[in-house]
Amino acid sequence: MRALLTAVASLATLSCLALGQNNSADSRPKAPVTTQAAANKGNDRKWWKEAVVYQIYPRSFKDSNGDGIGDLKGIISKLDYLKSLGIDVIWLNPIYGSPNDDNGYDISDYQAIMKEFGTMQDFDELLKEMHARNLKLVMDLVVNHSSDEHKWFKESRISRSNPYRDYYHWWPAEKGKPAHRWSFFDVNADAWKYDKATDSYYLHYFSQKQPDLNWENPKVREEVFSMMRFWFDKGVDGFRMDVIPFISKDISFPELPAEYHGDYIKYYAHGPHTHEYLQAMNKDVMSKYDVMTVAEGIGVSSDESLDYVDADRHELNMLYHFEGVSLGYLPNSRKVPDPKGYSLVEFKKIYSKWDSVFAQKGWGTVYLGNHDQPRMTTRWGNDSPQWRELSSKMLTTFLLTMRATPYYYAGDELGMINIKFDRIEDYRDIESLNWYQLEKNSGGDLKKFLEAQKISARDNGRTPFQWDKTTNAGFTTGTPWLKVNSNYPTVNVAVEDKDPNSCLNYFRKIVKLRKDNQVLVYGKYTLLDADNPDVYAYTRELDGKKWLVLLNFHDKAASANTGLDLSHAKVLLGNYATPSRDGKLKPYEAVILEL
Ligand code: TEU
Ligand code: CA
Repeated sequence: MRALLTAVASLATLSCLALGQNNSADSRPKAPVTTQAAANKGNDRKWWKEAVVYQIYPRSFKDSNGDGIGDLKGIISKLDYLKSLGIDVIWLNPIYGSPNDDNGYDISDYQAIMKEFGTMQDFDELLKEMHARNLKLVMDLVVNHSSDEHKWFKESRISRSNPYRDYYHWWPAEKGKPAHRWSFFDVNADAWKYDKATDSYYLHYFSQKQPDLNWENPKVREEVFSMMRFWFDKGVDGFRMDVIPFISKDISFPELPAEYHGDYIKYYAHGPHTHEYLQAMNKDVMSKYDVMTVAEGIGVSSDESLDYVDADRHELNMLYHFEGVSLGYLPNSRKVPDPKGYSLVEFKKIYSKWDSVFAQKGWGTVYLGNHDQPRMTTRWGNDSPQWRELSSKMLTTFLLTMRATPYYYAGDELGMINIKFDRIEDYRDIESLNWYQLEKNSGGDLKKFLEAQKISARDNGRTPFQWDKTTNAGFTTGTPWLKVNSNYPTVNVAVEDKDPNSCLNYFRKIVKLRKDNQVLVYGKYTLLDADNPDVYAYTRELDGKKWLVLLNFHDKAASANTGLDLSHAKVLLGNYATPSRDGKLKPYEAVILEL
């Protein structure tokens, strides 16, 4: 149990995601780029550095056939909306064949479309229609593990001599129990599962239905690379790589080395051959296309991140870290929020440190929400009716003004907030259900657990997208797979589209500001007034331009002490009708000033 708690706590130290992609609007198989070195030198400008990435959780976006599950046709029907946002790249969570133990992160067929989501024809149409609108498509690459229903695993478990045996990690029972490995989604938190057919244990870092692939087997690597080429040949523009730092393992499976002190996540991210495999992947796959890559940087610390994204190493383009989103949870807990809230001074330190990592080489990412996180407005802002819109716009201002590619999560542009389920029966996520069981088995306080989940559970970020005020927010005509937030009659696209001051239209404005002004992309970032407990203040500077961003993270008026002369400052954007020009900020005020 202690190991589990420690591992959960160490999620905070995880980080990174990498995306890469085409410069060309059109999506046909890309001509080979000259050399990766020429294409990616140092701090060169790149289309994926200038892009705004928008993440769609397909299951929750738009249902086209009334079965309560979002699908590809649903996304196709909303492409004009997506284009209207001004974003450049769409990252789709997994849409491959899957029995959905973990909503598509358990893949049974890497080259097929999940039945619930549609057909390969729908996919081809989606890609074509996206490219026709100059939108790029980044897919999710989930290759640390497959589903136990994948053909490879079904074969692998039949006999010890099956040709697919070494596609996975097996431990023969006659050698005794293997050294303990911790599992994210297992009711015993045990990553080894005994399988009777061959009297052996198999490894699953995630659920029992997500066996880990054996990357030490060259055949596995070749299968993955050829599958990636299949999608790139179709014209896909990049991959977000799920738990990619975990792919390489010490297959002697020793007792956890002392230096990791029970910190499994860190151990998992330090396999012996990770970088060798990523370099091979780059050489055999990515270097042949004009695409982008972004690693989910789980277990990767700021001083290791350049190993993944320094262009000279020919691995990935970007990575997203977990340090920011892990702030404010009690240590050694299952994401229990600290009753004191989080410290803005710490928050600023983390994001400033990550900016400095990429000041000379590589490139950063920034996000506050995704399908594994609660809604950003609830977690980092204030979801009360009084402050929801202002705090949501303030956070959007942060995301769109940092020197890093923003990964913006669908629904955040509406100011969507956590649903805060009261009952475990309303949850669908394997993580919450599993943790509940663990809590129950160990005689934990279930009421307290459910209270914490109202803030931190992943399902809070997965409720259906809110299109309008009709039944189920216009998401489905059937029964939605996960309940719709009851605030949908006022928080939805139809209402916000018509309101010039809505969160939605604020998002459109700030995306345009970033796209029109490279100072927000490449400009030097300088943190000011670092110890101010309420205000996040920073400048961005490029080619003689100097912009100042002021963000009040709290519900009281606060002043920024920037030491700058603001007397000639010009307001470029703010979330109040009368934005502050003098550094005295109203509650949750955000303002961008040109100096
Ligand atoms: O997430 C990695 C992961 O470890 C997550 O469990 C995440 O850290 C956790 O949800 C935070 O509480 C990736 C995917 O993004 C996630 O959706 C999958 O469940 C997981 O991998 C397994 O594929
Ligand atoms: Ca559907």
